[in-house]
Amino acid sequence: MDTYKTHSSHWGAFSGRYSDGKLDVRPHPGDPHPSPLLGNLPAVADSSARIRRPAIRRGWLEGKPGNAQMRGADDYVEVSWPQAADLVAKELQRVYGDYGPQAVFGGSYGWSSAGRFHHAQSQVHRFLNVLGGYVRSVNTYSSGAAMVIIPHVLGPYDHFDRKSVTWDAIERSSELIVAFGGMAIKNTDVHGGGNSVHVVPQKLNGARARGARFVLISPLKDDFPKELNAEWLPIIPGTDVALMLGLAHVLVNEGLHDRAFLDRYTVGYQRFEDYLLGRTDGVAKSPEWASGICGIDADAIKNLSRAMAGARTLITVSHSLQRADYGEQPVWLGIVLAAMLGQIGLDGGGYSYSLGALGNVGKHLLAVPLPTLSQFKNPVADFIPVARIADMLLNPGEEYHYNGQRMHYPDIRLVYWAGGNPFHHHQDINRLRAAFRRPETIIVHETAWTSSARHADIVLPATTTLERDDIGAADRDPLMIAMKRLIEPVGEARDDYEIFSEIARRLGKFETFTENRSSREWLGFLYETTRKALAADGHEAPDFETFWERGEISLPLKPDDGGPARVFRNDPSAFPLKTPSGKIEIFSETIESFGYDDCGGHPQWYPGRTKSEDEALYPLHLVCNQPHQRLHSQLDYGAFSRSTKIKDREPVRINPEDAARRGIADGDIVRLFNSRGSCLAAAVLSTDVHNGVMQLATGAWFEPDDRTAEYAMCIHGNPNILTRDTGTSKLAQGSTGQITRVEVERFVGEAPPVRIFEKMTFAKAATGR
Ligand SMILES: Nc1nc2c(c(=O)[nH]1)N[C@H]1C(S)=C(S)[C@@H](COP(=O)(O)OP(=O)(O)OC[C@H]3O[C@@H](n4cnc5c(=O)[nH]c(N)nc54)[C@H](O)[C@@H]3O)O[C@H]1N2
Ligand SMILES: Nc1nc2c(c(=O)[nH]1)N[C@H]1C(S)=C(S)[C@@H](COP(=O)(O)OP(=O)(O)OC[C@H]3O[C@@H](n4cnc5c(=O)[nH]c(N)nc54)[C@H](O)[C@@H]3O)O[C@H]1N2
Ligand SMILES: [Mo]
Repeated sequence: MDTYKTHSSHWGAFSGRYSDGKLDVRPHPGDPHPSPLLGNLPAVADSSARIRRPAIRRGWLEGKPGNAQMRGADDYVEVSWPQAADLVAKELQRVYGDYGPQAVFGGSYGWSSAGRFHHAQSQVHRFLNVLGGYVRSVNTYSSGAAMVIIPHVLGPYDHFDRKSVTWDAIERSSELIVAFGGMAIKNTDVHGGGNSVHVVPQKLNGARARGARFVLISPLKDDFPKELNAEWLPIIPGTDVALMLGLAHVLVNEGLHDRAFLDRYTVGYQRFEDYLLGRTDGVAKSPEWASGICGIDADAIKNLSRAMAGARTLITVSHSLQRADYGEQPVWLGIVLAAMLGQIGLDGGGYSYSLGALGNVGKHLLAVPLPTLSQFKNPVADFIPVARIADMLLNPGEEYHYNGQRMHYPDIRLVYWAGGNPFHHHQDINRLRAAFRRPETIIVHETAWTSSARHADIVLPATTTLERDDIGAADRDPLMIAMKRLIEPVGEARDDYEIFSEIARRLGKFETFTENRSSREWLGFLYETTRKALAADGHEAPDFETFWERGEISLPLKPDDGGPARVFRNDPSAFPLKTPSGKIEIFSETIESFGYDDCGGHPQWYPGRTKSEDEALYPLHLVCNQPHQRLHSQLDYGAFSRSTKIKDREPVRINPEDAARRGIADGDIVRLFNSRGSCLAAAVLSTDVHNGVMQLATGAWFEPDDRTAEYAMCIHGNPNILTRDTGTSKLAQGSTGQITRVEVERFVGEAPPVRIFEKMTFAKAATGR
C-alpha cells in the first residue's frame, strides 16, 4: 500500500500512505486550517495499546459466583475468534431467554469514528434490535440539558437557533458577539462524522477585520483565539445565570428592552420580569446583585448591557455551560436575553446555542440527505437519560424524575458497548466502577485497551477506520469522502460489522442482520440515497465507482437565508414555533406544571448545589473541558496527545497565585482531590486561568494506583475521578461533568509510573464456561 489514499475523521479529511511500517498523513489540500489532531493517527498502526485478539476476563470465564467484583482488577485470557463468538452468542441467548430484552443495556453512548456504514453505534443498535431490542439511552453528554429545555422554549432541538446563524452572517453583519463559554478554536476542530473544511478561524478574523467586537465570558482566557483581542470577563464557573440576569435587569431598568418584540414573538415575559425586578421574591437581580455572585464588576455589566442594546448583537452559549448543575437555565436565559434585545432572526444577531462548540454548526446546511444505515425498530420502550448509567446499574427499580415523567430504572443483566468509552465520559469513576460490578456480563468492542475495555468481561478487538473502506460524510460538511483502507487490520481485529455478523450467524439471524450484503455492497447501496437526491435535483450524480475513484464529491448546500429564525420573525402567525404557544416561551406552563424545585416555569438563578457542601474543604473550581490535543479519550496514545503530557501526566493549569499559595511550581506533579477521589497531574502555571480556578481537560485514560481499591487514585490525570455524578435537574437529568470543586497539593515522593499504554500481559487459559 504505497500511494496516498483519501480518508476522513471527526477532525478532518486527509490522505494517508503506509510504507516501511509507517503511516504518513497529509491534510486535505482544500482545508484552510487543518487540525493538529491528525498527528495522533499514525500510532493506530502499531501502538502497544491496540487490542490484538479477543480476550475474556478470567473471573468471568471461570464463572465463579461473585466474580463480578473483580471487574477492573482481574486478568484477561486471550481466546480465538470462534471461541469468543460462541461465548457471546451463548450468553446473549441465555440473557434474552431468561430475562428478555429489558435486561439488556445497549445505550452504548460514544462518538466512535467517522464513516457512515461502519459506525459502531448504528451497528450495535441494529444488531441488538435484530435480537429483540434493548434498553436505550436518550440525549447526549454534550447537550443533555439543552436537548430537553430547547424543545420547551423554541421547538425541536437543532432546528431553530442552530440552523439560523451562520459564520457568513457573523462575518457580514455581527457587531458585537457575546460568547458565554467562548468559542475555543480547538473545539471547532471537531464535528461528529467529519469536518473537511475548518472555516472558523478565518470567519472570526473576517468579522474582526470589519470591526466586530468580541466579548468572552469564561474562566479561561483562551476560549477565544488570541488574535481576536476579545475583551475577557473572567467569570466564576457556574454563575453565568446571575450575570445574564444582571444584564437583563439593566435592559429593563434603562428601558432598553424591545417590548414590541416581546409582545409579538414571546409568551410569559411579564412573569419573568416580576422575578427579575424582585416583585416575586424581594430580590432585584441588579448588576450589583449579579456582581456579588459572578465576580464581574457591576459597571462592566451595565456597560456591556448598554452596548448589547446598541449594536447588532449575537449571544452564544456553549455546551459547557449546560453540562453543569441547573444547566437548563443558561441556555434558556440566553434565549430570553436575546429576545429582550429583539434581534432574533436578524442577520448576524440574536441567539445561537453551541456555535463554536462543534466545527460544523454555523456552516450552510446540506441540500441532500446522507447515506444512513437502518437500525431497525426497537420494540423496548425503556430508556434512561444517558448520564444516568451508574444510577441505573446501582438502583434497579428505583424511581426518578425526567421531563415531567416518573420513571423507574430497569434491571440490567447484560451491557453491550461498542464505540464509546464510559470510563472516559462518565462522572465519578469510583462510583462507576461500583456500578460496573453489578451486571452479570459486560461485552465491549474496542480498538484499544481503554479503561472501559479493562472493566469488561468479553473484549472483542475492533478495527479502526484506517483498516476498512467507508463513506465519510457529516451534517453541514460540504464534502463526501471515500474513506479508503490505509492499513491491514492490526492483529486479529475485525470490523464491528463482521463481528456482529458472526454472532448473528450463531443465533440464526445472519440474513436479517446483513441482508446478505458484504461491506462493499453496503457502501454502494447506502451511497444511492445521496446519488438519487443529487440526480433528482439536477446535480452531477456520479455512480459509486466513479465517486470511489475520485476520492470525494462536493455536496450542494442550502442558501444562507436566516433559516427558521428569519421565517418566524417574518411571519409568526403563519409559521409558529412548535411550542405549546407557538411562540418563544419565556414562561413555560408545561415546565411549571411539573412542579420541580430545580427547574421552574421561567429561567432563574439557583445557587450551586456543590457550594455549601464542598466550598470550605475544596476551595478551587476545576474546569473539566474538552482536550485540545485529542478527541475525548480517542488516541490518547497518539504522538500529538502524548507530546502534551508532562512527566507522562496530563497537564493541569493553575493560576500562579493559587499555585504560589500552595508551594506549587511549574512542572510539579500535583495531587487533586475531593470527597469522591483523587488524581495526579502535572502543574502548568498560567494567567490565562482565572484565580480560584484550575483546568484539567478530559481524556487521559483512567489508570488506578490500586486496581482493587474502592477509592482509587488515577495516576494519569482523568478529571472524572473527581466530578459529581448528579443530573442537571429533574427536568433533563443531563451530565454535570464540566465543573467540580477540588483542592490541590504538591505530590511528594515518587509518582507511580503510567503504564496504561503499555502492552497488556495475559493470563494462561483457564477452565470454565
Ligand atoms: N468531566 C467531563 N466529562 C465529560 C465531558 C466534560 O466536558 N467533562 N464531556 C462529555 C462529552 S460532551 C462527550 S461527547 C463524552 C465523550 O465520550 P465518548 O464518546 O465515550 O469518548 P470517546 O473517547 O470518543 O470514545 C469513543 C471510543 O470508541 C472507540 N472507537 C473508535 N472507533 C471505533 C470503532 O470503529 N469501533 C469500536 N467498537 N470502537 C471504536 C474509541 O477507541 C474510544 O474508546 O464525554 C463526556 N464526558
Ligand atoms: N479538540 C476537541 N474538540 C472538541 C471535542 C474534543 O474532545 N476535542 N469534543 C467535542 C464535543 S463532543 C463537544 S460536546 C464540544 C463541547 O463543547 P463545550 O462543552 O462548549 O467545550 P468545553 O471545551 O468543554 O468548554 C468550553 C469552555 O467553556 C468554559 N466554561 C466552563 N465552565 C464555564 C462556566 O460556568 N461559565 C462560562 N462562561 N464558561 C465556562 C471553559 O473555559 C471551557 O474551555 O466540543 C467538541 N470539540
Ligand atoms: Mo460531546
